[in-house]
Amino acid sequence: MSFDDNILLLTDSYKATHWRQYPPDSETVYSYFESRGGKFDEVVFFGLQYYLKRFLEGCVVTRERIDRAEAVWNAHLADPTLFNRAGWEHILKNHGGRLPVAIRAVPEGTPVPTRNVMMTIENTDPACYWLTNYLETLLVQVWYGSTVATLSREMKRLVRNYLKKTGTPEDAGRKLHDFGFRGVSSVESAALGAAAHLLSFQGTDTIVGCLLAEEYYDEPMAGFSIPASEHSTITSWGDDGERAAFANMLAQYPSGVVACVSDSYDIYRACSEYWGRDLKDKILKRDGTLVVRPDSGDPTVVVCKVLEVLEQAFGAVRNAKGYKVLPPQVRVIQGDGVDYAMAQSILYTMQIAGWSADNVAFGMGGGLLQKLNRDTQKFAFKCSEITRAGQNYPVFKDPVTDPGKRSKRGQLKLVRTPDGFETRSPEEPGDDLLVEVFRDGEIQFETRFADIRNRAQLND
Ligand code: AOY
Repeated sequence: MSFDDNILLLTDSYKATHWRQYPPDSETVYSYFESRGGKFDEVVFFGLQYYLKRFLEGCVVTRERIDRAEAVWNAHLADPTLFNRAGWEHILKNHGGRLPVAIRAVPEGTPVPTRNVMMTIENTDPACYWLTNYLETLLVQVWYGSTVATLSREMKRLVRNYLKKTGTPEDAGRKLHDFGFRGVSSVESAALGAAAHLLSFQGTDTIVGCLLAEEYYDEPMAGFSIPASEHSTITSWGDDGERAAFANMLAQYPSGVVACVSDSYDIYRACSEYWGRDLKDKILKRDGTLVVRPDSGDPTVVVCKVLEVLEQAFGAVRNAKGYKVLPPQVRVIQGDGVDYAMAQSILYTMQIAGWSADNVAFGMGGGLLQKLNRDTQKFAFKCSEITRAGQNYPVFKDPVTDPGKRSKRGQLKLVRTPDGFETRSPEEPGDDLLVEVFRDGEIQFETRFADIRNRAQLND
């Protein structure tokens, strides 16, 4: 038993006290999850199946978990009357410890315009009206996978648009590599974020994302990487040994794609004298691609200057779209300081200078997996209906201090319309796109990574 293996303790402390705060005749609390807007106006839902399997199906209520939670809450809240022991014992006795809630959600990978319902949850046993929002804390964590999936997909749109103008749009899925493992706050976040990125791209150095996709989404190998150097493997040859370190890279990996960080001392000298002169013939004779990696300086300046220095040495040709391309044996990857805005600047600067986006790929670490929060897409979970003594009442908030925080009312469904999506009440026309994924402790609908990828695909 570890701290994260007890569903009774995976909630905000105040939620442990909420069971006494609803109206006394409460029977069903119905809540929903939406993006209220944000950086992008379409969001990709991703990660729920991980949470359902890992925490809802995976940690059923047991006597031991109730005892442990009671001890923790009593010490933490310093009042033995606050913990809802009878409520949890009811679940143990009447439901075999399986959570009496129904969760419906849009199939993972579906891009949905913001301000639409993406998930709903309600209790299925009127005695457990308090359980619905007890689970908010955990369920809302899908904001993270969904926000990374959304950002990564928008990065693909951005790169693909530049490739459409200047190069080969079919290569878009190979243009953004996940460098983010070290920059995220936990291994779990790394795995979820990396898996979310792999919905739109193939490249990752965050291997745990592949493991999560295998374990929770039935994907044998979701992402791929290649041999690449880090500064230690280059600088350990000494400050006069960089050329030898580079030569060793080519000797160790005589074919295929190999990436080499080249800014240890002077990226421009490295490109002109080492890659571009002393090792030039070896590179041009290689069956593969050397990817030169700058890692310092202003990326917009450095990427274009590196391309120019490489052009001096290796030459470049104009493609059918009129943009310059280095020979296929040489490419550049920029992984330092990249976020969405920086990728835009680099691609724009390159285009102005006449360079095809075919010449570059991006690495993204913190910018992909950590430089985002729940407000990036304003994700929120709110109660929209309560059933009291057999009667349904709409529930909503509408603060005068922020109309953007107004919440929806009543039961909700998501329907496809001629021009997109709309959130409606069940009485209104249209088939509901939300699918019941969980009921009374059991997963009802499983989805696979391959299907999620298909749904998340960009269309023209
Ligand atoms: N990886 C593509 C393969 C990966 C990396 C990982 C932090 C790679 C670098 C590269 O080419 O250069 C974590 C920084 C870089």
